[in-house]
Amino acid sequence: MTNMSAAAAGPNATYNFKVVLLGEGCVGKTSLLLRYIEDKFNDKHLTTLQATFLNKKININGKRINLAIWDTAGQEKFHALGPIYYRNSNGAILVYDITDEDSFGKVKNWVKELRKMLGSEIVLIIAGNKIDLEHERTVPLEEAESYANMVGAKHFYTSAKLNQGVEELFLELTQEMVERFEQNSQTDLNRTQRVLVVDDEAPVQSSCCTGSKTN
Ligand code: G3D
Ligand code: MG
Repeated sequence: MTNMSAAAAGPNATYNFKVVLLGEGCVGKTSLLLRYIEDKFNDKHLTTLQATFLNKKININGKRINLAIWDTAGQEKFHALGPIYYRNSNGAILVYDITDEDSFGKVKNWVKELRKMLGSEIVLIIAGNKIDLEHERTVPLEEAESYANMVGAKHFYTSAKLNQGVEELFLELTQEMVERFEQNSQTDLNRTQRVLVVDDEAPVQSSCCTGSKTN
């Protein structure tokens, strides 16, 4: 189960989404987050950031969205990231370094684990980071994109260093989470409507319990 919440379904709804950053150590997860939130790269702040989340408030078409974006304190380097980190996530950004094939393998492991534990409700984005090092690429472009396609994830290329693709990635993720939330609400509504038979001709009753009240 994910933890989607919207204060109300309407123009004034506020959506609260949890997003996790996952991927091998040193692929640039923290750098992408700091670029997105503070528009900084290689700041001193980078090494002191602890495993918590940073908040970002955005507005899309009048919808207010609060993103809680979780980053690790480097536990992934010791293979110590468990379900407690990603539970209740609405979205995950799976980051690899385009110059490091092993890091792409790690992304595939994460996709398997997340699909197994959270099903298809979670929105997945795969990010090939460090595209400023294109000349050192070892992960083939077509392979990464067709893999993403196959597992129902969007693929983005990013450079936290040069600020490329970062804003676009977070925007797409957020839009997909909103869509997913609205589809789920619609499904719930359809389910309710299927069992709620409305007869236009019948007089409107003031209480559903009329006739059955005993007190
Ligand atoms: P992590 O949080 O996934 O462990 P970090 O990764 O954000 O700590 O980044 C690891 C290293 O990669 C850092 O270098 C960082 O500057 C570098 N890096 C992050 N994003 C990019 C990018 O887009 N391009 C390039 N060229 N480097 C990037 P150091 O040297 O500080 O370890
Ligand atoms: Mg980090």
